[in-house]
Amino acid sequence: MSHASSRAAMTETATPAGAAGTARLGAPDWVRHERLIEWVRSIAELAQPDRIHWCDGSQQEYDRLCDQMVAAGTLRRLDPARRPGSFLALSDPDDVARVEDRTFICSEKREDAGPTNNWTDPAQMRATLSKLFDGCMRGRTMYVVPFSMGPLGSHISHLGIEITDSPYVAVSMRIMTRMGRAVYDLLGEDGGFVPAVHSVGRPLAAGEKDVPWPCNETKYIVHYPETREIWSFGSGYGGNALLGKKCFALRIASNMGRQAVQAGGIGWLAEHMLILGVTSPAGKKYHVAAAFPSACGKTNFAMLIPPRSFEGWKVTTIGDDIAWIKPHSDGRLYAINPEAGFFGVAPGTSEKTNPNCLASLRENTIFTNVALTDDGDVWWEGLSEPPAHLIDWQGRDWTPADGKAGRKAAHPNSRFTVSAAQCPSIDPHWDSVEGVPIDAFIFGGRRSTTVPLVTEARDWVEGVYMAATMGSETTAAQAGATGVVRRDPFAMLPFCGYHMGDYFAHWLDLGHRLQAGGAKLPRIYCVNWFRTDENGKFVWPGFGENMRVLKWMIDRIEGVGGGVEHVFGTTPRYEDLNWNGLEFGSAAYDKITSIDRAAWREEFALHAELFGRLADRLPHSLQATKERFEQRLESGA
Ligand code: TSX
Ligand code: MN
Repeated sequence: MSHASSRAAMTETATPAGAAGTARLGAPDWVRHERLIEWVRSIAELAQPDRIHWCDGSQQEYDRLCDQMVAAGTLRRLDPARRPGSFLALSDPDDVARVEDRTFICSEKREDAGPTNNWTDPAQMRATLSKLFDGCMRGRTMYVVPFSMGPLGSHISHLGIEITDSPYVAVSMRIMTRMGRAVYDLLGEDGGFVPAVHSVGRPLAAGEKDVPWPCNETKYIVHYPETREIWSFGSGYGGNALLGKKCFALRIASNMGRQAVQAGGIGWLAEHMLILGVTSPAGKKYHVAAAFPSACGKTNFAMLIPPRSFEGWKVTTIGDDIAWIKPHSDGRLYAINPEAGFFGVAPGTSEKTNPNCLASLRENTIFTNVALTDDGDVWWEGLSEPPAHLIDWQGRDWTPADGKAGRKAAHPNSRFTVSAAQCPSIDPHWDSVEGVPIDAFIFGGRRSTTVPLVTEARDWVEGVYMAATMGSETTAAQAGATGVVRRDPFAMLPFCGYHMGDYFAHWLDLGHRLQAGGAKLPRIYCVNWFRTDENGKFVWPGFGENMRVLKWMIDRIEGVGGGVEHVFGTTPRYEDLNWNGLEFGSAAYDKITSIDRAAWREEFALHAELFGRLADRLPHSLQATKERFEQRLESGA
């Protein structure tokens, strides 16, 4: 198809970018923001798309883009009876995950990005990206995607515009954010927004046929924290391309929350946390925000179903991945989920591990890199017994014999993209502009030894210490060796947009400021569902049974929960947990709560390694806390 004839196929709102000289670039009249239009023009002049489409976020627009992607071979429509309104996308085999080694924090000063981020001088990076983006959208449509991170109009929310040449990104953003015309109403003529530019980096020559999943082997995921800009090149996948998620809601927003202090405010937090509500049989409601590294079952925890014996207890879901948390005038911290959907890992999700999630995926879901069944449905490892035949995530035939030979039908990082509104456990306040008041923070990791089931921090500083030194063991699904402990402070290592030492200080300072104002801070807990026995078997049943731990936390908050103090906090005794309906003896309980002094000595040596890396900006109080813990360990107190 020539460029001229592809123009003839334009939709009514798509404008030939050759008309970059026109006054408003084809922007609909509901776009009243001149500076925004000029920014879009500057990107169009650089990337030279054939067409510009201003997204309105309507269902018709979504349907039309999906139909176009089906025609192009990017999406496959799943069986309308088995999986209504749902699609399967199979990515390029080299574009299946976030690319951390290609992710950059381009602050003016290298020290401000810290030793845990890749850094390049911003002027140099701008020069590199200018070359890459020059003409990179030729032959394609450029979509202008307006979105709100957080409920529309919430004082905790922030707006963004993503320019992308990927229709897959445009439709995914409609699921994952509040996307559409209403954003322009909030922006008005001069409102602030985070500009985000994305290209798959695969321009089309005149008449060239597109591939189903265009991308480029050269990839850049770039953040400019001072000017709050995001640029992404070369990938169409997940966090590389849906720029509202990790790039904006974590890396840029973590900067915004701290910059708010430098501007004289109290500051706020952008965290890699799920948010859930717990309602007691008496009808009292609590909210917790919890941070876990990948492969710990965050989405499962966010959608937990209490055991039958916990009659009258209810868990509701506010978010499964990111929390924005701001202090309120009542002295409490209020959290929103900046996202509007779940972009979750499919493998391992089943009727047993997460029935609420599975129910969410019944319809209107975009699956990426899972396997296709012969009857037009989806399958992944851990969903059920494998069917006799599948098309795997690379489009090849697959039988259970292939599975036994170690070839997975679904990619281990295959995903679902679905609206949070479809989740049966979604909280009635998940979309409320005020957010929900946080009663407790939970930090967890996957540890086969050393870390006990649950510990309550004695105070804010010790809680921050536990979060800062969090670690998790790698699993077979991840790259590299299995069972190696990786430090992942606050589960934020890949997502903190500035120096990790400054980030710890921000948490400590925020706590001090709130306390100075007379506020009661949320309690901080450290959990580990993953201790194993001498045979390598998980001891704790996990999943819904984690409700027992949640209930103990609430008992503590209410001042009725018992416990004993150990080296770094308070742990429930066997009799302090509710065991109704579960056979779990005190010998098993000892296995998951015992403190091994030798193991903890090694653990503190690993903490020292992390602290050494961050030494130039590590808050003194964390080093002091470490020394206090070590003294307690040696004195046996
Ligand atoms: O998500 C998990 N959670 C949190 C749930 C609310 N997973 C899955 C982790 C991989 C994403 C867990 N796995 C949890 C857990 O609490 N615990 C475990 C370990 C475990 C695995 C299997 C069993 C028990 C524990 N199965 C049986 O005992 C039958
Ligand atoms: Mn995440």
